[in-house]
Formats: sequence, C-alpha cells, structure tokens
Amino acid sequence: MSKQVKGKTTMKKLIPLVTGVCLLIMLAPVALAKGKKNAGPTTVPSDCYAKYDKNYNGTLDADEKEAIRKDYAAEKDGALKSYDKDNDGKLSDEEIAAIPATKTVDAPVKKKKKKNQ
Ligand SMILES: [Ca+2]
Ligand SMILES: [Ca+2]
Repeated sequence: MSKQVKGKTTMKKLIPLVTGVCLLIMLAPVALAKGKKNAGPTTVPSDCYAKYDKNYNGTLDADEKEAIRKDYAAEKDGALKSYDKDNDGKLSDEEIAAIPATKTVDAPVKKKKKKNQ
C-alpha cells in the first residue's frame, strides 16, 4: 500500500515540474534580453553631481556649491582641481556651472570609483 502511495506522489510531483521547466524555457530569453539591455551606453550623474547634488534635482544649489568650494579649499589637488579653469585656487560660479551634470558610461556601473582617498 505504501508503494502505491509513493507512485501516485511521484506522478503528481512530475506535472508541476514539467510546467516549471516549460516556464523556465519560456522566460530564459526574456531574462537574457534584459541583461543585454543594461550593457549599452548609459547616462549617469557625473561624479561631481553624484557627490554634491544632495537633493538630486540635477542642479547645484547654493549650499551644494558651498560644499564644493569647501572641499576644494580643503583639498586643492583633489578631483575638483580640473574644474578650476583659471587656477586661482577657487571655484567661481562659472566654473561650477561648467561642471557636467552627467556622464556616459559604456558598461553598467559595477563599483563606485573613489577618487578622493
Ligand atoms: Ca541640488
Ligand atoms: Ca577659479
């Protein structure tokens, strides 16, 4: 009697299994296509905006500009140096305005680059 029950159970288990495999085969190409989509060039916030645009509104507000100036004053040879076009040791409004808001990356961002260490 116990053998009969076992056989029935196996048959019952087989149906969801087959259904599951069918679903997997159907869904696999979709999952692959999704993975490929992420590999193309993507526009992401530039390092500077990612760091200083605290309220994520796409512009550097007065207090955010202040934070940039402070950081630049503290670290004159840091990443912000490239934005000081006239090399006077300060970032003017024009120089901060010239900082690109976004950058284009080829591959999905895997690790965050740490520039100031
Ligand atoms: Ca902002
Ligand atoms: Ca300057």
